[in-house]
Amino acid sequence: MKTFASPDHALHFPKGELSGGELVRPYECPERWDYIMLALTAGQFGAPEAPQPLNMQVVNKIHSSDYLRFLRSAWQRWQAEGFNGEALPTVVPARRMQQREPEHIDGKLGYFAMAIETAITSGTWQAACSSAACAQSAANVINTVQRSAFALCRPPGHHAGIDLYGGYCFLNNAAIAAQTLLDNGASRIALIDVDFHHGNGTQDIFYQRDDVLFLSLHGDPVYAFPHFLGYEDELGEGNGVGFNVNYPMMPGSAYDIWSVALDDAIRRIAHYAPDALVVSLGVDTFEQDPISFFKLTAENFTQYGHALGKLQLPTVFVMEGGYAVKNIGTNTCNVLRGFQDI
Ligand code: 5XA
Ligand code: ZN
Repeated sequence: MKTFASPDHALHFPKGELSGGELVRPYECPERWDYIMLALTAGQFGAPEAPQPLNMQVVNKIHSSDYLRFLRSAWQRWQAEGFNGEALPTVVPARRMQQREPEHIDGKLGYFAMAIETAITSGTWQAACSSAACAQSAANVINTVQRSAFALCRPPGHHAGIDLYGGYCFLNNAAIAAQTLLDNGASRIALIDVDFHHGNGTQDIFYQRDDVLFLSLHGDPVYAFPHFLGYEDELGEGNGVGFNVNYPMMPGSAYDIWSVALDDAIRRIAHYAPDALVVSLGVDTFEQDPISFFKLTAENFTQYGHALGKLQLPTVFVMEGGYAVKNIGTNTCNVLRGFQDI
């Protein structure tokens, strides 16, 4: 399996995240990348390759031009106002308010935010592009010989919608990987999101499309972030009806429950008969994760990697969340090892 990673991830390292009413050190921190790199290189995967430069033509099919213009210039606009801290939104377009992009950066931040914990800093745009480039390079190496690849994406991507950032995400790396596979000749892609949190951004992007079957296993939004999307009755719209499948699960769910959802998702993927599979791989389903409530063990990651491998599909793994930092490398590599061990 080829792997991709970029040191430019470290250009995004906010000092603060709004959590529990406090400004805390972000759970999504640069050391996450270090621990995964260690596990990859210590195991059978070897040192990751650097990605090719990001092809923006693909990104333009996933995110709106207004949103990309905002992301690219947000930090400069923030600084131009003379603000000293990191760029965080303070006001959002709530119910019965205007959905118009304001001119002032304070308004723009709220307009494009789906959550307000995530700061934009001087290197955020460059890091987000390097992360998306890893996902795109992983998709680009898939061919009849190279059947799988892993992108060590940081920052993650699955909360980033057509024109929304938040939940630590800016560019939707998994969606960019799926679009890259389509642009390279695939007709149908299945995208399964096994992160603890619902992939609201990926759902948003593909909700009206039938060329990407999106399936997400996650903490029930009644109890878990992102709270406002991820319910079972969200089935897709227009051409996309039937191509969006959500599996919300209750606090405390362990592998006996989680694997029933996975088996159903795998059955649906096999029935769809896609040309390739993209996996939004978050390992915050781990029992020791500090911000999540599932109870998967290290061994369970190997088990579900194996189950995904049995689909025998060309597969791109795209890194998402996981905050039990010392275990993140082992849990990630367990999925990849389980996948290969078929
Ligand atoms: O998958 N998404 C995450 O892990 C981010 C959750 C952010 C909660 N404030
Ligand atoms: Zn997550």
